Amino acid sequence: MAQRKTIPLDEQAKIRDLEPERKDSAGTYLTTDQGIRVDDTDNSLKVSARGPTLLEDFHFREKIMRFDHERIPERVVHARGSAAHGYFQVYQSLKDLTRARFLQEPSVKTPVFVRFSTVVGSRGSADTVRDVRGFATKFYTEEGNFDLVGNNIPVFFIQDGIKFPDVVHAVKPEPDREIPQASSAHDTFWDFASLVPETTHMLMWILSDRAIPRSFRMMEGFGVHTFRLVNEEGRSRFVKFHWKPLLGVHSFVWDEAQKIAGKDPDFHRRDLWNAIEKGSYPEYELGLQIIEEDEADSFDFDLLDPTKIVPEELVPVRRVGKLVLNRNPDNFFAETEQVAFCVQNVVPGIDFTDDPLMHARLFSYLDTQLTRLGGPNFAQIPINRPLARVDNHQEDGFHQHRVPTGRAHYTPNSLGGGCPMVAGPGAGTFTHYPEKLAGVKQRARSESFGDHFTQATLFWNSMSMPEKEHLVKAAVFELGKCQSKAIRERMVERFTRVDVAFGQAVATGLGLTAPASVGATVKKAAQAVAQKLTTKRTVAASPALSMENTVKNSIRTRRIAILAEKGVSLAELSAVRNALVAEGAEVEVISSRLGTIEAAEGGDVEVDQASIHVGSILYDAVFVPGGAASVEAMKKLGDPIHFVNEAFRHNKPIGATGEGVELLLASGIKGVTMASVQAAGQTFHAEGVVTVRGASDLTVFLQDFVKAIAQHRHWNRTEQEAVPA
Ligand code: HDE
Repeated sequence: MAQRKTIPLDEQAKIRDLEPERKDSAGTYLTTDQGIRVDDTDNSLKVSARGPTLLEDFHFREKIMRFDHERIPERVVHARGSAAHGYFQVYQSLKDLTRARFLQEPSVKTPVFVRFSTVVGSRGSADTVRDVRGFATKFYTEEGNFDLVGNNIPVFFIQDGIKFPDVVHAVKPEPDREIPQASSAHDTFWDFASLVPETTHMLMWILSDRAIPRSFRMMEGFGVHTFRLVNEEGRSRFVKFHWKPLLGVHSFVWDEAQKIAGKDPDFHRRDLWNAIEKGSYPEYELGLQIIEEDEADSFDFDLLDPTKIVPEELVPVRRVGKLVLNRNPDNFFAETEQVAFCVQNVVPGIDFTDDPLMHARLFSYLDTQLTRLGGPNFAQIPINRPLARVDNHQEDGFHQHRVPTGRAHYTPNSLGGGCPMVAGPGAGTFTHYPEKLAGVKQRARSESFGDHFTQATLFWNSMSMPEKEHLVKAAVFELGKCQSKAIRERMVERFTRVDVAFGQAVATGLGLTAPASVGATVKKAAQAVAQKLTTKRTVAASPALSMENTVKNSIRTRRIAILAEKGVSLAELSAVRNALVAEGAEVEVISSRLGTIEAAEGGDVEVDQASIHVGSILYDAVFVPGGAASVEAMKKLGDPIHFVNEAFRHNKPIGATGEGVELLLASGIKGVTMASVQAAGQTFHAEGVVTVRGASDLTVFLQDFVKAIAQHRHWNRTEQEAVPA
């Protein structure tokens, strides 16, 4: 049987494929959908200038009809999203692990389209809500499309897909009042969660800072389920897929995330778009955790249970290739909205397992797209169509774009020369992994799925102190929004089972009394599970789960605000701005008005943003240059003082030089023993506040300030809560 012909794949292959579909209206004249040139599109056809409109006006009717039908149903989950084109390249051939060709040829750049999303909110909801983020990748490989439809959290709320409608109904706005939008902080979600113990591990993640990522570019991705890799010899191994962002994993603080939702609800979408436009291409490495078949039973959890991770300390993540996002879509609807990811889209060499969550997904995606995209031909939509050749007798239906020729539209046929023929084994076909199965048909949950607490506790134990504090605060916030005291109490009991200190801290925050320790029945159940698993591999803590241990070596693409008014020190402003830009940061000068401001030394400084449009929440760090008049003016204004206070409260790096230090002294950030900043000529650096007064050489200041920004946030600030912001 003939091998599959290789198609010339490169980074641009999908972009070229879309080229005939791109429509540029430059130099054209307005026509109807039938190509008739239009003489007037501003006035409908009437009987006299003030008379009734005529039905005969086909341009008017067509224009309105097309407008009336512009919307398609939004995704039932993951409705709000943003996407980008790019490519994936494997570092070394993974031939030993998989037959998938795109994982075997390091010289090939496989085109990809990636869509990031929130889960709960509708299409117009804010980006920065507390939620899981979707991370879906379509690889247009030479063997057909592979869709890795993942999330930024490695586990899920439920173990069996049959409960998916329940968890989604519970978290979506409540059905009678349609409140709240894009939030899990309400009774129905926590009612469900409190009645379903298998949610516990995922609840820990959703309450953690992972659920409020700073950027799509700074979050991890996970395939969640255990998949299989199958090599040419037919040998299968289990695999967990990971995406590791090269910029590290960083988050907002909750107060900031909520405020951004008002000030710039498109924050993540804008961040992704701007980074790509500026050439700061988001990059992620594909990581694999490979588990040999005979190792599958060696863990203290079931590999098929999607509420469990495989700790990286037990099975290291091997980084095998890189994903680069380097082009924004041309059209949001045509690409980002119409893209259809399907868990069932796999290529030879990648296969499924018996994870019962995965099996529901294998049905759901294809099914939902049938109505969302208006019929069975959605794979022909340009963004969805594979680069690999498609030949079959699946035909007709709404929106068929192909024009099949010939009479033989069935298999077998002789009239069409037997084509398209079924290729035999070894000819690039997908052959399902011949897994041996036997059993009694039943509605049941495996006993090996029974431990809902060990990994929730592992997650808690792996967090740094600030991360634990954020988790407690998030739990208090979410449950505090529930009207039902019974729900709060049930959740406090649950959290106490995860960790007594955690449960008690949440109880204190809610004004409840926590059970002193876990009840006898609970202990017994945990012991029973533990006994079964005595010989199993496990860890007490997983440092890889803490964002404290992420990459903190760069300030690339961090947004830094410079506060200035008339009379600013141009020398200080320019020196710092140039140094930060040279490190890859984005720097904006903020002043009370747009236009230019006159510097102390003469000359004008261009203002990038007026304070009315922005706020500290839209930046990662703030710098206040000297210049007596500038600082005196700012001390009298509410906005710069608030800017500094709020940045401090949100743990952001703050820098000041010369008289700029006076603004910090005038602000509310007294917690950083401000007396020490007054020593002339010395750089002072504490808890991410970096200052220098009266130094002509800013070298040390700049080194310290850059280091402070690379840290992202400074969690150990004292008296932070006392700052008015
Ligand atoms: Fe999804 N999910 N999901 N999901 N999911 C959808 O498909 C579903 C799950 C994920 O950017 C829907 O086309 C079921 C886990 C992403 O277009 C729908 C179950 C993970 C996206 C659907 C899950 C995901 C979706 C809605 C439980 C991480 C957005 C619209 C069995 C591994 C893709 C659509 C995009 C979208 C079903 C659970 C990721 C309804 C039944 C676990 C990233 O088919």
